Amino acid sequence: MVTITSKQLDLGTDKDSTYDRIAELKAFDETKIGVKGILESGVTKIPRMFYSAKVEDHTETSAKLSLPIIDLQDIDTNSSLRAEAVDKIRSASKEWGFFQLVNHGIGVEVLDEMICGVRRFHEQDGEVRKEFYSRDNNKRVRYFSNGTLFQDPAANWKDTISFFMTPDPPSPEEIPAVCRDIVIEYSEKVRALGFTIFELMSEALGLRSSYLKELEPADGQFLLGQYYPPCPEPELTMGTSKHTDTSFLTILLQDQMGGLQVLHENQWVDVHPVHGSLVVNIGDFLQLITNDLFASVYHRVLSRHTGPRISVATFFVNKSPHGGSKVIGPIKELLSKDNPPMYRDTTVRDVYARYFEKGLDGTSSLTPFRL
Ligand SMILES: O=C(O)CCC(=O)C(=O)O
Repeated sequence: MVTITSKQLDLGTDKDSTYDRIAELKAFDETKIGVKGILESGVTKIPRMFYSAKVEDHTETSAKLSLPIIDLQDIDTNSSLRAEAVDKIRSASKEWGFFQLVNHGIGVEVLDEMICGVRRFHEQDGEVRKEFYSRDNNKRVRYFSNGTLFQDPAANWKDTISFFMTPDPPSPEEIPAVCRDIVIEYSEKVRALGFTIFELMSEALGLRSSYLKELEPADGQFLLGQYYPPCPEPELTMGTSKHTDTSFLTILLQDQMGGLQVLHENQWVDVHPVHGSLVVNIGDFLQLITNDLFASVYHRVLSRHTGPRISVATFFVNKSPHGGSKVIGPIKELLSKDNPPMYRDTTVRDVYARYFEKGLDGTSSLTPFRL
């Protein structure tokens, strides 16, 4: 790996600098055609707003480790296979916070078409993409680049189309025609899979099967269709900066390009694409309510010379208007003298407020709520 220091890069901390970062961010945002638009303009050097502090991260990458793979084949008809899957989910959720699911019931043709649909959207003419561009978080369907662009220490080399599918779905006409049918089909299937995973996780925690899926704070489903264009200087920036997910649970579909890494035992571990599989990870809210029995771990996406890379992240989050103020804390049934609460009670809204305030700065949204 190329090692460059922040002094060599001048990350904008230099007092003599005349660099106006905010002006650069605004000008970029006003183009409304994202990172893909920058690339299409023929640049061979990336703009400075993308320079990342990754250059200061000397954490090793392990080629030896790989994510646990969990097979859901026949778990509804064979109780010993179900018990085996539950055990594996318990240990993967604790030790890794991540696992890959195979035989999860969503056909590979649906997964492939979802990737193609996201690609079709991002590869339309800039003038068409522009119509969907917005920074309004309340919009159910929108296109943007870097969700917390003005908070993040460095912009990421990627663009996104997002869909809030539940509890208040967009009308079909709100979804771009190039991906409409597959977004509707995929989001229904992945929602059903999410409920199955919540059941298995409830069992893994020793709770009744329906416990997690009945929780109001996890009733929202939010999809991000990410497009990582090829990058002319990948050693200087990130596809997605190091972060944990401020969700309950995330189900990730990735194409075959690779680039996603998970922090495990202080090493970055590549999440090798397995065609037909889905990557599952624990979000901050699940870490909080399980009192650290399940771990929401850091992950990131490297930028590359080759691309595009496409992924679709489905977040199970809270989006109901009243749920935001609902108090959440460690599940009482999981607490004991030996397992005292690690977090104070808070609200979903307060945890999100922390997330939006800090941006992708490499810290967890949970830090202020830890006892
Ligand atoms: O694109 C990916 O593989 C992961 C994206 C991600 O971590 C996120 O959107 O939170």
